[in-house]
Amino acid sequence: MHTPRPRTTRRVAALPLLVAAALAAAALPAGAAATPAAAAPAAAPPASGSGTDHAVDDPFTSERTSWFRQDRFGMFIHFGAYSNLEGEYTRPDGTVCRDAEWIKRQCNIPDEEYEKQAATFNPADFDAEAVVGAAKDAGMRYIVITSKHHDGYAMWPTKVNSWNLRDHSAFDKRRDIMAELKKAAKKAGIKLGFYYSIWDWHDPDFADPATFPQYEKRMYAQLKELVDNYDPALLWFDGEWATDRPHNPWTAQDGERLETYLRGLDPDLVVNNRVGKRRVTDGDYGTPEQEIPGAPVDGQLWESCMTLNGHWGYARYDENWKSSASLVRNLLSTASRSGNYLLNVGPDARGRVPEPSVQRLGEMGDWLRTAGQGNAVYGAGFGGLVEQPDWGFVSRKGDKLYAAVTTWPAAGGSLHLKARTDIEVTGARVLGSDQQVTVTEAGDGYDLTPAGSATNDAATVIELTADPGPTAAPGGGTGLKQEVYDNPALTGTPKVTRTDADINHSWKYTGSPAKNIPADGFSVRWTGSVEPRRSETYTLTTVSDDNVRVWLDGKLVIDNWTPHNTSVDKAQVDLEAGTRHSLKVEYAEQTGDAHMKLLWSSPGQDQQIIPQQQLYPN
Ligand code: FHN
Repeated sequence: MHTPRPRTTRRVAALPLLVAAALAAAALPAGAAATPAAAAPAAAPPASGSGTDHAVDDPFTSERTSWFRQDRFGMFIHFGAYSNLEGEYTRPDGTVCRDAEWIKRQCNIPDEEYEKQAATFNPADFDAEAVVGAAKDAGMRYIVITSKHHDGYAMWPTKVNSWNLRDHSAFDKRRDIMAELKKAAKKAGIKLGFYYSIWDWHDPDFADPATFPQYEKRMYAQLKELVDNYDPALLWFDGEWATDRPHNPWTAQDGERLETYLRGLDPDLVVNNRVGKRRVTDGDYGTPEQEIPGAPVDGQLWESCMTLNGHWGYARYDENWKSSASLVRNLLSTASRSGNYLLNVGPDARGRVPEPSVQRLGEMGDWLRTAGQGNAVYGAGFGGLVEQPDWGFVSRKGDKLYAAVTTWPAAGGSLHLKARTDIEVTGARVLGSDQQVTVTEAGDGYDLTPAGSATNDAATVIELTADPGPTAAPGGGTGLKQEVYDNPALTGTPKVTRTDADINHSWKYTGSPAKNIPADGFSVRWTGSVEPRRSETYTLTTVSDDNVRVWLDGKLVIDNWTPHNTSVDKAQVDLEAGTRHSLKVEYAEQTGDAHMKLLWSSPGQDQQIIPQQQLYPN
């Protein structure tokens, strides 16, 4: 349940109040008398300019993203005025054009005709309890529903314009399906998020860069309505890409401003990377679509969104439903790489979720609820202690490894697990079966030999108890020595010398490390030492824009000193627990966007910003 926590904020930037008041005024429909903005909240830290750092926390470890990283499995809902056509449009010449949520554009439906059909939209059978019940029955723990798709039609009673379900439909004007969904989700302990398309086919000010700011003010006002009225846990942006019909002027700088504004509205919000330009430095997580990355994504959390059939919005003719077994395997695959799975349903014109969707979701929930198999997903993540096998997926939760076997061995056959670090497997059991599993050390890992058969056709889970070897207690580090120069060449006397808790900085276009440092043309050197908690091969990962180089124990291990846009660079280094390895990081910002993050991971350490307690200034 997304209950707003006390505002535990760090380096939260909020839109200057002057602009916020302008946004509120701009939200009013044309012609309405502007009323003075409500009493402004307490002054917020600078929203932009020198000294601003937009990195609010480490999404890999922060309390703010904890629910997202634990829940793993969500329901996507594509529901809007396009649903009223149910995937088909008959042109005046009698030919039939098919599409779902893109039907207006792809079928070239004239504006007035699309508005006319939207006026007949009447999702009277939309039942929030039933929708949430289907999500719950599937084992889904959050819901993301389209509040406004590319057609610009708002599914809540927005006051910004009349192109919405309250003012432009045949629907009961006393109802608010977003409020109904929020209430049902809250009762069921499921978090609610909103999808919101930046790209807007309907707003007259969208396509022209000269009038785009007017659209932008209305967009900000709508987003404020959603945050204020429904308290979403998450905002799922879309429609950020360069395109035409209509032209999309959205820029990375627009995304920077929007993300800053939203975090000022609610510091607990989780925001996806399509708020900007879908980069590793935008928002809190990446959004691969209709695909599952083969490994944890470097530098960012991630969530794979996928359809149940071939369409996001409802298409009455599309019966190409994925099997529940394949859906369970997708979910296991996602969790084993520390990702989330956002699986879509498209309600029909009356607001009903198609029965084949409900059936498959129920079968997924049955699998998750059987014999504790859900432990392989909820709160589980990258099974980094072992190589990912070809016979299934391995996720890890604490001292447990969940080997989800999709190709069960022939009688007497075994499953090989290749260890990535010194682990000792001390126990093994098949969830949902009392059959024995023999575990034998074999070459570079272990052989698992189950005595019986698979328990189901999706995946049979072998729960292993695996001792990952010694992990030292957290260190007592205070951070690294930081020297900041007001030039991009680290020359002269540093303008700022201080201890920096960690290297987790998003200065973006307008910010910089300190007030006396310009947004462009600066450089930073961090020096000190890093103390690992485990003795194994670590991956050091930098996310940088513009230049970066890293030395470990005096050796240059990352060298990307040519100016670049956001870049992820990695190095494998052997570290010894209890040893302080010397560390030097140099960074330069030439012009434009500016980011510098240093993360680590290892077989026994999930990816994270290298934490302060493991960093020392000397
Ligand atoms: O154009 C949209 C599409 O209609 C759908 O909403 C998907 C879901 O992620 N996003 C965009 C395509 O990437």
